[in-house]
Amino acid sequence: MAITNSEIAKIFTKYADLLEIKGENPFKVRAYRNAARVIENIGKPLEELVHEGYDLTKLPGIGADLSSYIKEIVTTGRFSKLEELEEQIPPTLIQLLAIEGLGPKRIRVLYEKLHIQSLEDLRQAAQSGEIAKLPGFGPTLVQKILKGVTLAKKAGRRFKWSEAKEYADDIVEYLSKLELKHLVVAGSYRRKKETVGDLDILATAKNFSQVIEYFIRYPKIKEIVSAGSTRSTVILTNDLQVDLRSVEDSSYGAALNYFTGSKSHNIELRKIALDLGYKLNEYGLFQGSKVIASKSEEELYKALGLCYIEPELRENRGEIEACRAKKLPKLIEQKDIRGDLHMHTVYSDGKHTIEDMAKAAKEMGYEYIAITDHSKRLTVAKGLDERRILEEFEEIERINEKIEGITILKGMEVDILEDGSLDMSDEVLKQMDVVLAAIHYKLKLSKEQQTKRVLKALENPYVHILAHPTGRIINMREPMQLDMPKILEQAKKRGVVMEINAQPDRLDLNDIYIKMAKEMGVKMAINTDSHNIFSLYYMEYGINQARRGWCEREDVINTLPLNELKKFLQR
Ligand code: DGT
Ligand code: CA
Ligand code: CA
Repeated sequence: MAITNSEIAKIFTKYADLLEIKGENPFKVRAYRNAARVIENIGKPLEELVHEGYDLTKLPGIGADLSSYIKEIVTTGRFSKLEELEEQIPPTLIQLLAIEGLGPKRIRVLYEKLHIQSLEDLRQAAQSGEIAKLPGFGPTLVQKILKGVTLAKKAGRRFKWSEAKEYADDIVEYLSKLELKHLVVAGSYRRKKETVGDLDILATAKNFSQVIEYFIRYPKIKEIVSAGSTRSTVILTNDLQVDLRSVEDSSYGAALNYFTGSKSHNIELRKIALDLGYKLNEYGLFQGSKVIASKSEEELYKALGLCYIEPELRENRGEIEACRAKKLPKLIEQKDIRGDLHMHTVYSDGKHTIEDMAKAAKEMGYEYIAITDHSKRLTVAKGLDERRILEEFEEIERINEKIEGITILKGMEVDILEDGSLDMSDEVLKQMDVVLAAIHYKLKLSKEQQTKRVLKALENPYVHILAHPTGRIINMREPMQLDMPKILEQAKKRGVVMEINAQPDRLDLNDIYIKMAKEMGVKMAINTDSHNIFSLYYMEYGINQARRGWCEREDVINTLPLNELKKFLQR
């Protein structure tokens, strides 16, 4: 894959931008900007020059350092210094560069003076008038920034499922004041996809134009895009689009199926209908003008000669074949979960005590939890050293003595160091009931290095679970580059469990890898990674993701009763 001169120039420009945001020496910043300009104007691809062995320092503004960086970029496609810098600056701050009117200099001022580091911070500060007070930021510029924020938020933005849920629940509550026969949020939302492009609400009612009239008075609407007699589209104040549609009650099942999607699942269904001599659309399954099925999804799937397929599986990833082979999974449910194996307390960066967490988990009906505070390498999270973790374990023992109805397991989320070794001595690891290993720094190693690092960590005989295996943060941070099939193979071999981290912006593993793990016979654990008692309910998001990955109860270790779990965790 050839890299063009303008791509190389862009890399240096970005590097200069980040240096400037960081407040580095202006001469250094200028050197990279100059280099970018020079590179854009060289008539010949740098790639060719490098391959010909041309001495790049002969180019104006290119010294020995830049020359070696260009070679790195041309040969590896990457610029490691940029990657290091990106790790030091919050990704949300880097996003601000996309806003018209904001360059690195201004971003730096906003960050230093007002601690602005995200689009949302920026919007609030602009609206409150704080930005206009800064030297060099007049009211015109503030207007421009506000407009830029709206655009940036809208551009290709997909909403985390958890965020979509807040709005879906609120709109459903609003609409349920009406006499609707059916009301359901379909689309990717119903399929529990980790991110949702827009909400697709389906309703049936006698007088639908009244429903639309009421719908468009929903208080959180920013813009009414359309409002017809059977359908309407609006944009909410947070830029989420909502489509509302109605059909006759007699078509409800067919419409629900159609608007739930996915599109590619629907296409498969339509092919099956055609093969049977039928026609399928959002109004029903027809033979000529005769209705074969339309009222319910169950009826529809049956008429197509299929089993009922859960919405989470409707992605055309083998669900129809699985149905025909009678191999559809019986998907895991919240009630199958007996404990949560990843959470933090005030010992590291959590907000509640061990006892608080245990009591809250007991209230959720759990049999057990594992307390898994951070290890010392993670200084920002007040990670624990050998001495402190042993103190924590003593406290866990004391609490276990006095608390009833729940068992607290002694665990830790141990950092995987850059060389794949663990941030804790084996002597201490072996005293733990549950060891989670996780990467929190150097996320941008090459695929080869990163994979090697993880494989090495999984060789440690004390590791039980690989926590948030890819490190991605939805809409914010790309996953680490990893050879996942290789890692799953190793996990299988070493008996290591893959985490399905239920934090709504992690959901890591993703659905594809969960399915891959399941097929390879690798066990998983759905954990909330809670830092306070309130986020224990994130389990729901983890369950959603697990279901999208075809997980059954047997695939997930925290469905085991405590004694069986303990047996499983024995080394
Ligand atoms: P999203 O909103 O991007 O997260 O994904 P969806 O799946 O919610 O897609 P959306 O909102 O465009 O459409 C909702 C459902 O409507 C989709 O899942 C299937 C159905 N649908 C939309 N367009 C088509 C189409 O062209 N053909 C078929 N067969 N179904 C469609
Ligand atoms: Ca949608
Ligand atoms: Ca839609």
